[in-house]
Amino acid sequence: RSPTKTQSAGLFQSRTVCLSSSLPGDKVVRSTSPSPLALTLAEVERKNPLVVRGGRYPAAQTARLATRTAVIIPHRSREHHLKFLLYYLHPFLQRQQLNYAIYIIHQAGNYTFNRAKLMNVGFREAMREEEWECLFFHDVDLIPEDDRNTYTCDAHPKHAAIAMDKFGYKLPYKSYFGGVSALTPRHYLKMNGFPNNYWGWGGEDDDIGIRVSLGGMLIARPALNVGRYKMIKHKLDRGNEINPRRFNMLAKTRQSWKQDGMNTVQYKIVRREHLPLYTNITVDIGTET
Ligand code: UDH
Ligand code: NGS
Repeated sequence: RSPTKTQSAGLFQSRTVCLSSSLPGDKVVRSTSPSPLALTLAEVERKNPLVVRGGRYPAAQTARLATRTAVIIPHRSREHHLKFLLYYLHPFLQRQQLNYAIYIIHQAGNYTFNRAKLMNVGFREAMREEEWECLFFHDVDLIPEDDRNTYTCDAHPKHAAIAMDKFGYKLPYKSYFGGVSALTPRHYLKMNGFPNNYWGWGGEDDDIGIRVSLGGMLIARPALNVGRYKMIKHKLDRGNEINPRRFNMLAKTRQSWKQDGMNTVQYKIVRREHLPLYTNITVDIGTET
């Protein structure tokens, strides 16, 4: 067995999975994974008694020595995926002994989805609350499979989701930067954050990858047997139709990145809720201009 696989290995396949901790040599515990239909947020809450309001851990007074990581999740109409991610992510982050908080950045209204702009909102709003050392930008449908995939930052922006099950556990292409990535505030500001103008599906992650190098940085990656994720299967969402302009936009990133990003992001916060398992920030990000 691999001593470091997390319980996500058996997700959606069978109700019985192997749970094992991150420490080699620990005993494997057999347990029951959640039935996809029966899992409730109350159950996730019950299993994570040490998580405090806003989806934070540990409580502030014991937090001095741990790395401070904020997980930023762009979201709309994926409550079912969110429940599963929280079920796996909270214990995963606690096993890594991080001082963390989970932020859900929820796009208000029905206008076309904009993943990268929501990340910019998440960055600014999370940094307003605390001086996070590392920010993980995380799709809601990706479950990390290996505890050695530490949610801390590297010297360069890190692309963490390098081996997804849907791509046969390898990169789909060399410059792929999608799914899950980790940047320090310094990295983020050096590349002027993420683009605000990719409405709909596709290309924004490639733009972010290009910005990393335009900002004078490299892409760090975990080992292929560590950066493993299971994706919860789904179809393209309504309101996130394929963006036909994405290739033209990508051809212009070199000219546009300094004029569009963290220095130009505009939005209105609709609601900020410190819920038991996460901080929910509902935001009006406007429409394409
Ligand atoms: N997201 C939402 N709601 C939406 C759309 C996207 O929450 O309506 C978030 C969510 O965190 C998701 C992320 O944005 O994980 C990325 O969107 P996605 O899951 O649709 O992107 P992905 O590339 O989807 O994983 C692939 C769908 C098939 C696309 C086919 C095009 N060839
Ligand atoms: C590329 C997209 C990326 C996307 C990746 C994986 O083609 O945004 O596929 O897509 N780039 C462009 O369209 C320019 S996936 O297989 O996950 O649907 O992340």
